[in-house]
Amino acid sequence: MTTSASSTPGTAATKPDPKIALGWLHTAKFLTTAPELKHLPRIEVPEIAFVGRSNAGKSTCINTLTQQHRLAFASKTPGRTQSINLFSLGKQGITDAVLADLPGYGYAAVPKEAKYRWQQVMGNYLQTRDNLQAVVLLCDPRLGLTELDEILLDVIRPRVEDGLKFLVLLTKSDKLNKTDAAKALQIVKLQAGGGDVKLFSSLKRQGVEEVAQHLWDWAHPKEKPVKVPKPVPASEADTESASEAPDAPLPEQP
Ligand SMILES: Nc1nc2c(ncn2[C@@H]2O[C@H](COP(=O)(O)OP(=O)(O)OP(=O)(O)O)[C@@H](O)[C@H]2O)c(=O)[nH]1
Ligand SMILES: [Mg+2]
Repeated sequence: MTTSASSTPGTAATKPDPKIALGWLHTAKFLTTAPELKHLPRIEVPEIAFVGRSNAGKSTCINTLTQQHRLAFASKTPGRTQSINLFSLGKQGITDAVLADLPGYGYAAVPKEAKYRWQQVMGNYLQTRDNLQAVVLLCDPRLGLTELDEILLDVIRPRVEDGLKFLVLLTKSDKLNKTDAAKALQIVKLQAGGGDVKLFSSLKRQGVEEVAQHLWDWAHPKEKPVKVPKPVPASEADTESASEAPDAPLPEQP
């Protein structure tokens, strides 16, 4: 995973400035809500989806990253987000990326049919959404990756192999002490097959700048440098060369 500064002002050698990424995320605006895939508009710009179990903290994470209190609906009642909600990002009114807040899965109180319907919608979304550029899987480190998270990983694996960016966030890290957080990180890294895993806390703002930078980088991929062939010295020119219990709501953020 790169955190290159190539698309931020400055030279490739300068450290990325998280203020640029956070300023960009702060431009987030509600775009649309869709109960099913067919209701989602076709979008050309990169889309970054937030997925995970109910109550994992997806909507709160979006609010924290965008520094807006009520952009996405967060609630201590699991199952709060019931449709795919899109938020557009971009300075000067020019949308250059979209965030997608997806309903959570795994909440026991949801009726069977609703669960099944939602699994279908999400499976379709993850497999067929053309502009999907990255998936952020949020997971409560006290639970680790559950069976449903593993199923999701299997669903997106072929797309990850094809270049889909992927990050696991262990949310609510404020609920663990340092030792337990480090242990959880190690276990989930193994479960995620070496994928990128980070600790995150909306309450303590842990990992916010780093994740913001990832989102920026995914939405503004580095242009591939054009390869200029080396001039061949005249003398060599013709020689051959080789080469589940709900959590309490968070206090309002400042
Ligand atoms: N302590 C703590 N609580 C958090 C954090 N992030 C979210 N929460 C709480 O966890 C609960 C669920 O948060 P949501 O953001 O609504 O979770 P969600 O994943 O969007 O849930 P669904 O929409 O049901 O899928 C809320 O009570 C939040 O205040 C965090 O970093 N630390
Ligand atoms: Mg939600």
